[in-house]
Amino acid sequence: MLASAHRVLATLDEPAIMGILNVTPDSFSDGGRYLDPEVAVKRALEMVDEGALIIDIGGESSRPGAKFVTESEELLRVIPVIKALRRASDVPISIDTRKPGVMAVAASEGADLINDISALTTPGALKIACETGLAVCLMHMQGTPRNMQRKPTYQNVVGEVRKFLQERISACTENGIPCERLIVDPGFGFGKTPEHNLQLINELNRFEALGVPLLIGVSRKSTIAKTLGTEQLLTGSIVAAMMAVDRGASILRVHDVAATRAAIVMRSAIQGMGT
Ligand code: YH5
Repeated sequence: MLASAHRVLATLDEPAIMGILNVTPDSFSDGGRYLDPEVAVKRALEMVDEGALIIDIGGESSRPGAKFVTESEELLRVIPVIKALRRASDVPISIDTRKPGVMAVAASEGADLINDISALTTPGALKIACETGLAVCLMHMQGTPRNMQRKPTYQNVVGEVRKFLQERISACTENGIPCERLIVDPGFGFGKTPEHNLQLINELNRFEALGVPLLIGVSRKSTIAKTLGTEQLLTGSIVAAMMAVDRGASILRVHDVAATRAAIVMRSAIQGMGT
């Protein structure tokens, strides 16, 4: 395995936290239009201190209905932050992008993992991802960020998501990305109703048969708000994340790193006791 992929995937004996670093202009811009890479790096280092093992940098919002961002705009957002974080720390860096051009530049600036909510289905993405030699997270989404919440429909959500991920694993392995470099993610909140999302967590163990590490991102998402209300997003996010770990998740994509780390430590302390 290449060194960069190895750095991300070698140490998954206990659940790993992927800290979310959004680098859209509304985050980390002291009121102005442009974001300040130094402020973003400060937040990244804070998350590392709190226990994040991977930092996920994203310059395109994929919230339902979010606006399209051009490749040059996305590069202007993420590349200065990747460069500055790489100078400041050797923490594994994940690039949250669907664009082959962004994957290539991020890789050349020291990113370790490609996190693609489109599972390398964008034309050219599979080839570029293969050439970078990086690890890849393949996520399921029904539709696109623009239209995915209009009418999510499944006969059997777990079966259909699993089949899609199996097909994307095959597409990767047939095109030069070995399964040792792959991670899969059922895409909590991406073209799913709250019922679909809750069922995916409850039956997450059915994805273990895919034979690659499982990542899940439930943090502060609307299914949690719809279940508990917006005052209890942190509690709901932590409970959902721990239930996902119990069902086989090995990487948790979260905003609240310190609280998630505490929950993992508490869970491991209990898990290790008794006969
Ligand atoms: C994910 O699950 N999610 S971006 C809406 C929210 C809160 C948060 C309505 N990238 C994932 O975090 N990558 C995103 O409140 C991701 N898995 C992977 N692999 C969406 C997000 C969010 C959306």
